[in-house]
Amino acid sequence: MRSLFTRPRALAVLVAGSALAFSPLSGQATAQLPVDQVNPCFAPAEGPSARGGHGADHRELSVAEQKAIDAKTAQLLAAKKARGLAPAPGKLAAANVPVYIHVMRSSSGAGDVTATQINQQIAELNQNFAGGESSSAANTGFTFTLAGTYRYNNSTWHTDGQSTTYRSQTRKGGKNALNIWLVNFSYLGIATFPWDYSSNPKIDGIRVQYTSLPGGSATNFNLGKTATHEAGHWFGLYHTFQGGCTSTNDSVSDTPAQGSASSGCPTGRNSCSLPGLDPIHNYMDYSYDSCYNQFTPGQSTRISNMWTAYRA
Ligand SMILES: [Ca+2]
Ligand SMILES: [Ca+2]
Ligand SMILES: [Zn+2]
Repeated sequence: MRSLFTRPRALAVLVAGSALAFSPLSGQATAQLPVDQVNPCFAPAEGPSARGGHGADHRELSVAEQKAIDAKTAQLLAAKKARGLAPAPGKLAAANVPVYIHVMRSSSGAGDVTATQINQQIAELNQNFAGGESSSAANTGFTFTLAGTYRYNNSTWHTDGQSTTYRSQTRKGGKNALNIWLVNFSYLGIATFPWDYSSNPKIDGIRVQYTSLPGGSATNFNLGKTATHEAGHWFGLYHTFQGGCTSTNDSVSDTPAQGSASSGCPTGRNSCSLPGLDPIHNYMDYSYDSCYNQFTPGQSTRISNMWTAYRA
């Protein structure tokens, strides 16, 4: 999830304090953010530390939880492989993802986007997941096709109110379908993870600030990369700063460990003494849209595994 303003930290704390939900695979209910608030993507107000140095602004997955998810995923992958449902050795999953866009306008029509913007957003997703922005970017093999655009006039839904209700009532397609709800809230975006689909299929998808679409008014975040970032979570990627300066960090080996989120485009940033500069150009950091240019091969492999395990 990415967020526009500094307010979300308080919101996250509030939600964390009131929610009793989901403990991945451990079977234990603990006070955590609800499943659809997992891994919120904050993009605080502009400034040198705008998206960095705010450690507790979203629910942190513990190392144990990460390990449990990775173990569960490996188990599912092995089962699919045994049934001949996994990619051949050395191959990665690939698919064309149907995309359903839900434009949640206010009762007076605020928050609309044009068909051109939607087409540009789909094109941006296609370019980004094809590795089209950098020679070091991975081509994930995933493509996106607009399957439908739906427009609503509901001021509560427009501001992301009753989100479980509106998502349940409007979601289209199966586990392979990417639903994007365009709303006006204090985040840039919020995503659900693939391992939560089976228990919460009706809210699966991403919520995206409507002004972040190409040509929108979200300064520094209006090239359509928020949808790319949120889709990354939807495919099972963590932030590149997940886990901080640890060798496991984001469960991807070719994204250098990162101590905290980046802000802007801080060339040469090196927040961990572990090898490599911070992956500030990675779609799963918090950099400006103009700074983003890649998913890595390791992230592509993780996307493939997650797809095979949970969405294929
Ligand atoms: Ca990493
Ligand atoms: Ca480093
Ligand atoms: Zn995020």
